Amino acid sequence: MIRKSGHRFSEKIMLHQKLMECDRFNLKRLRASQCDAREGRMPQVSFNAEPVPLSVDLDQAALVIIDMQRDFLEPGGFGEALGNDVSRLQAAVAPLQQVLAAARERGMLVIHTREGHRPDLSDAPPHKVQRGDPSTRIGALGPMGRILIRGEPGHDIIPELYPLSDEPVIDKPGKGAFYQTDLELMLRNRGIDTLIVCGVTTEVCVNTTVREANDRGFRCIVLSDCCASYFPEFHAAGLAMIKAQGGIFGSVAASQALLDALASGATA
Ligand code: TIU
Repeated sequence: MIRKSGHRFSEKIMLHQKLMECDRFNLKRLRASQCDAREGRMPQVSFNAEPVPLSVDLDQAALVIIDMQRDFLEPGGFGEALGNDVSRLQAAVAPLQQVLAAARERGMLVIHTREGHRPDLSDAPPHKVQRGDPSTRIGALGPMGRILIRGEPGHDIIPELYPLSDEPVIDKPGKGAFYQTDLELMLRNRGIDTLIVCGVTTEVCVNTTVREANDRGFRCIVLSDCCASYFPEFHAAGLAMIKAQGGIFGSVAASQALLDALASGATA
């Protein structure tokens, strides 16, 4: 009998504790939502995308800017060494500047990547290095320093999109941003499940990264006008491949759709 009432008493205490926990939890949520409203934060936005419209929780999304480096966008770098007209990549710069500014304003996580290799080329596959004219290969000296080598002026990100000191920069030896980098660890540690992907080139490093991300369970949204290619037809095909078959690798949206949603406060 004593044991029974003792049991009931402890049950009551547990119930009371549970209710208090519940109250604390609800109070926390209420305070967070009041805080969001006061600070004008907008955790979720909805906007048009292909193949279907999207709703994104900004706290779980990161803007990932792929390889907007002088080596790809300016004359004398790796892009030109490969025989490309680098001026074609300029199309992505102005739209990306707007998206970057909006993401920073919203306090979104912004991650930049750079393709490049160690000065001793120990992380560069020989077949990648041996391609093309020896005078313009990876590691050769060009007007922006050694081509595609970490620490050289050409390897750095263009001034228009330069990272802030608290924005992670991922140095990657390959085309995909997940290969031999700590990008996945960073995203998982921060509870990120959605990547808004921009950068160059659409069909090479952007596509490779999106495919890697998709296989790892991240939702990818590629901003079409914030990506560019040396080949317009590859840009179009690169985007088409991502959004085809019900969004086999991810979604594609125009940057204005995202900017409008952020500006208008469209919530899901
Ligand atoms: N960043 C990236 O796309 N690297 C490339 O080599 N792209 C080419 O299109 N060549």
